[in-house]
Amino acid sequence: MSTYIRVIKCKAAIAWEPKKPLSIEEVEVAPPKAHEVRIKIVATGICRTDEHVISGAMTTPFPILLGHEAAGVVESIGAGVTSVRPGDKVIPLFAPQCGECRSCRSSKGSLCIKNDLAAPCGLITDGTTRFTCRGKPVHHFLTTSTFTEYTVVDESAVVKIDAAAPLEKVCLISCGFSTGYGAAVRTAQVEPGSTCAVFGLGGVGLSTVMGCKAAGASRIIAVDINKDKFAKAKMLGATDFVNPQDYKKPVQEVLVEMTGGEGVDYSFEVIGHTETMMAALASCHMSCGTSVMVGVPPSASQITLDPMLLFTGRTWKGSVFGGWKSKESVPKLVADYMGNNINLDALITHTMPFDRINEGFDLLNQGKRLNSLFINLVCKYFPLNYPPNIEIGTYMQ
Ligand code: COD
Ligand code: ZN
Repeated sequence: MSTYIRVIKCKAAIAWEPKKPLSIEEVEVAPPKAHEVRIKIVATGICRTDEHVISGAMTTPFPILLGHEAAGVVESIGAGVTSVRPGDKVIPLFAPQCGECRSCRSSKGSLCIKNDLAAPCGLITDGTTRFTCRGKPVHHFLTTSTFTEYTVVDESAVVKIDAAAPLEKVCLISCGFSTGYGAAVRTAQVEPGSTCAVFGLGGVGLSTVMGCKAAGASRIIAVDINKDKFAKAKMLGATDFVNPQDYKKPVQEVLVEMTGGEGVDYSFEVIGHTETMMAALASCHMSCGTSVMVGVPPSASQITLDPMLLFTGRTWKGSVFGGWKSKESVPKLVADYMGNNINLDALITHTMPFDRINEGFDLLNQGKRLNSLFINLVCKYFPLNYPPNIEIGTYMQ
């Protein structure tokens, strides 16, 4: 049985075309169809990937309703939805878990076939959209679209969480935190006593540092060209700090020397550059080292590889959403936060109202520019507080 069906008119930030600020507009959000869920978004973060769409670095159809790192409350459900009910606190999942595809059935893979990451089409499962603005259809983003007061997602792309969870914090579990933390505890499966190196100390890299620490690594080498990032990395568990620009030799040689000529057990590239991906690979032990790629390189970039780097036994892995199976893992990560086992607060640098979302992007870009001048300004997260005017259950049959 579905809940009451009506179109909702609400506020949303629309990207009409690349390289332009988002436009706050009234949108119409259609009711959820069968196996879909309509969510009142309460808090959302701005992730670098949203910015990649605006800058044109990531190709998607336009107009599009961006945002994918959020938390909210179920407003209504379509027929056949069984895992959530109106009033439930939920997290939307940019990496869905349908439970049926080969990735979902495998104990190794995690990138569900229902993802819209690899070649974004911006449509919901039946090939249409639930958003209309100024009479035009607007595309969905990464099966979520959270820069709006209401969104519609497939049931595979949403999960119920603890009713007591503070949504303006746990929204980070929806992308950045889980991506970085899971790269260490799930994709790499860092072991107690091991030595790790984390390249890049943005919000995602700091989450990787937290993951290495939680997994019991005895040494965590933090690598960044911005030395102002080291204080927070230290607070979260990093033990050694390397600014590659302090050395004449390549950073991989520095790390190999620091580890008695052996290389680290686990290295993580959390920047998204091909050169640092190669440096991270070469930094890990030649036969038993594992290197994990967390950052996404610019579209169409290529890597030329000395095959000996892998022939000797190194393992090179990629990690999307930290390798988590999202539906089963996100509620557990929320429980970890509620139990004070993970620190999301350290990742939040700004909180602002939804209407100022373009200022959030300005801060993100300003931080990026300043970072390139080696001045620390921001981590990337800006949870945005929406007006708390939710009318839960009003529309239930
Ligand atoms: N050597 C060392 N450090 C460097 C270098 C370098 N050559 N260049 C930059 N850095 C440092 C910067 O000083 C900065 O501190 C850090 O690297 C990067 O931090 P941010 O804040 O720019 O980045 P994050 O942490 O917000 O995100 C980084 C990612 C690479 C993870 C992100 O951009 C990305 O690619 N995300 C996609 C991953 C994914 O799963 N996407 C799906 C949905 S998001
Ligand atoms: Zn993201």
